[in-house]
Amino acid sequence: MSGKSFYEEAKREYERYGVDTDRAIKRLKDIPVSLHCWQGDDVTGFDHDGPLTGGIQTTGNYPGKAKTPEELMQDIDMALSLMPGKKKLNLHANYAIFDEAGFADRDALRPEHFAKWVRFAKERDLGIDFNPTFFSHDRVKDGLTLTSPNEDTRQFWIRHGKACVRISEYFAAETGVPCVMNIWIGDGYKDIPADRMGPRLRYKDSIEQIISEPHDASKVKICVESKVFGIGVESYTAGSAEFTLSFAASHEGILPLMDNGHYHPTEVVSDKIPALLCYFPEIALHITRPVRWDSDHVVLFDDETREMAKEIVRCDGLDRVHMALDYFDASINRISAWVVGFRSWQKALLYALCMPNETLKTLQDTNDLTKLMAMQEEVKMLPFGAVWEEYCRECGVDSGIDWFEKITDYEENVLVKRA
Ligand code: RNT
Ligand code: ZN
Repeated sequence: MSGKSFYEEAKREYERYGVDTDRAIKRLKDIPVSLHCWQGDDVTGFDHDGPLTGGIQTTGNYPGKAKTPEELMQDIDMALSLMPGKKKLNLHANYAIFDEAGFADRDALRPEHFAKWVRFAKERDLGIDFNPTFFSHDRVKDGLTLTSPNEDTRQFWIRHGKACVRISEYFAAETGVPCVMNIWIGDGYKDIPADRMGPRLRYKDSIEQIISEPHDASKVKICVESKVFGIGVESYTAGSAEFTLSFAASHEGILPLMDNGHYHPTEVVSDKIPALLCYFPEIALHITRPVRWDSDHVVLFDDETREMAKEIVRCDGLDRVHMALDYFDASINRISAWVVGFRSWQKALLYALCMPNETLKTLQDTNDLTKLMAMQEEVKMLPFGAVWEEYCRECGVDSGIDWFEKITDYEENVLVKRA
């Protein structure tokens, strides 16, 4: 059995647990998830020839990487066509397009350098999120940007941050959708530093200067992303969890951003989501898959991914949590990497929306922990595949592996023909 009748059967199964799958499907269609442009070209962008720096790493050299804005846009279109659900486009400042407006360094970027992206987004009804790029640039001095003791360097990067606030305002104005602007720096030290507080005080001052750039906080939502360590900066990272969380908590309108690759391996972001939602009206996430470290593997429909989605849904946080994907795998077809990751997160959200959350909560609150365990295990066997299939059908995309044929065709006809 498959198709509509398969779904009708599944729907009745879910009803036995008090779950309305039609409602779950309808709700998910309205929830935006931000798609990171940087999976398409290994975080390279269009404004430099140098290596990827900042303690992050892509590995692999699968053929067909996008090298121009046109190629990247073409690949994003291909990926979008295979993903169900509502999307936003997540851009990094190093994806500025210089042909019409002429080159400008990072500290002098202007909205016109992103006009083509705005056109692209508007034509596809996408909101845009944004990230200043504090890496892969020759003004990163001794691995440092906003924490640099060199005032010239630090001011260059503060100007970059401010330019990005203005560009974020432009995105929000043009698309009519608020822009989430995320600040992440890789600044830190490979070995034991002599001063851990100095860089953090400079970082604090730098972000304060950046956010002093006039903006409407309901349209530009500025986040700070924490990290535990990066490659080459194993001993000390200025933007640690405590630092960024405290910064967000003490500055009106600033959101904390948690990337689930940025914690010690036994820490789970699923447990941190409800903790932060007790205090912050809104938070942001980078959804990735860390394998032993912040390796940024493609997101899968795995236990912790599901658990994160469950927490967002159970906390009634779908409107308070800004969700973005953040990974980069260059060892497989990059478009498939996008599609698998995006579909996995969509599955996790739909799965969470199809849980009998109220019933399970009641069992916990009445201390019926025996039945809670029994039911949590039984609901794992509900026919979720049929609900997913229906969701994909309603969104006009393939539900099964059929989409992969389109990836194969595109690889043969477009990717391998690229210079
Ligand atoms: C790095 C951070 C950061 C980057 C992007 C490209 O560890 O996760 O978010 O991945 O800015
Ligand atoms: Zn991240």
